[in-house]
Amino acid sequence: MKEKNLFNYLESHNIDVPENINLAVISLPSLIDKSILIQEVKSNNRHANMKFTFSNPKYSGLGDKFEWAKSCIIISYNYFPGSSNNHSFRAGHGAIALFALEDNYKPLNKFINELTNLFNNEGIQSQQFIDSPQHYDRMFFNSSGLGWQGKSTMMLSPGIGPWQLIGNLYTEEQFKDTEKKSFSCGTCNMCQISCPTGALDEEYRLDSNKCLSYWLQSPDIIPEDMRINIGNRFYGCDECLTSCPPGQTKELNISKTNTVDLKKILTMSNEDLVDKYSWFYIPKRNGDFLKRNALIALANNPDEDALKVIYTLLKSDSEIIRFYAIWAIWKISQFKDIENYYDVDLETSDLVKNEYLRLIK
Ligand code: B12
Ligand code: SF4
Ligand code: SF4
Repeated sequence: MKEKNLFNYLESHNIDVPENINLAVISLPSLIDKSILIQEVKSNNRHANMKFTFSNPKYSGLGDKFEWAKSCIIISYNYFPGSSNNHSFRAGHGAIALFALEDNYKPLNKFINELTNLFNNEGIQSQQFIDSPQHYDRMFFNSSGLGWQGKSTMMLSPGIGPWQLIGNLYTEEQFKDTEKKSFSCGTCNMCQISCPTGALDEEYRLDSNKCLSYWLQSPDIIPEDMRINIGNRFYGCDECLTSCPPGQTKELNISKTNTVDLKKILTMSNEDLVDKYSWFYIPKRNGDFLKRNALIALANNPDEDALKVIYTLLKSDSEIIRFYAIWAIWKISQFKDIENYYDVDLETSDLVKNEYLRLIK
């Protein structure tokens, strides 16, 4: 069967490729299999017990998943064109990583759905994956010519750097491979030296146990050194992205703000909070975990009203909130007045009591 050119095919079917979308094709079978590498991360416990692609590496890491598939289209969405650092350090405010400022998976989903509908209408089988536990999204990026895997483990492209989200669409249609290119980070190691925790000390290999992006979405108790390293971050971490030269294409004065008022977050209901940030990964969809992040960020970056709000949280029904409220008060005030607001003898949770006793020493 004659291979088709994807771009001519889309044009002839009146599909416009948005400016921020980049496409590439890899023909299948590819013989690409990342299962062993994903399993290796898991076996060395660098995955910090996350599930995602680590639940079933044999399947998520397998490139040739479907016998019927003749090509895979790799779709990348550049969510922050010409980006540069946009951190604002206003007291009492917390930072959101740029990929999560809004639901940036939406435009990627929209475009992949458009292609899926096209294939359905033409009677062509297809299967899409975006951020699914079933598929390693970076699988074909490097081999398809879209770019390369950086030392930060991020997939990078010229002119875009790491600021892109990736999806894959397997299809029964046989498309011609896009041109292969060879790129590399060369001697650069900016991401490694910028990472605040040393999570990238070994190039190309992330230790998730040290990654702030991981901790801000983990249900576990955050170790104290990580709480300090979290700084003013409320969700996600962009340090290894903002430091990456291929992503620093233009200086921008960005009007969008990536900070949130942390005291506001702490006074919202959990339901409203989960609703407001519906596209975040929040363990068990429990808003307490976002309030925990807000307490840590506020403790590290307080304004003059911070303590007043945090004292009220000592009466929260949630042990997670009381636990981090106690730590936040200790961090800001070294417990100067806590006894006016909190009686440890009435504490019902051993977890919270032990944290209080540890800190009061
Ligand atoms: C689990 C996960 C996380 C975890 C672990 C991240 C990780 N690097 O593994 C945590 C929570 C920490 C995380 C954080 C982030 N994530 Co995330 N995450 C995922 C997820 C669900 C699975 C990733 C996975 O399977 N990792 C397993 C390991 C094995 O993968 P790996 O690091 O790529 O391993 C490769 C290298 O080690 C390489 N390698 C090993 N040795 C060598 C040697 C050489 C010489 C070379 C060249 C390569 C090499 O081989 C391995 C296989 O290719 C994917 C979505 C998906 N379903 O795929 C998104 C995904 C990777 N995340 C994404 C994003 C945007 C982020 C954040 C930027 C968000 C933020 N701002 O906070 C950070 C970035 C942190 C970082 N430096 O990686 C994007 C990345 C897009 C891109 N441009 O690459 C993805 C692809 C989601 C998407 N669909 O777009 N994430
Ligand atoms: S996301 Fe932050 S903590 Fe994680 S590897 Fe990148 S710089 Fe380090
Ligand atoms: S900062 Fe440098 S070493 Fe790290 S991913 Fe970007 S280009 Fe590669």
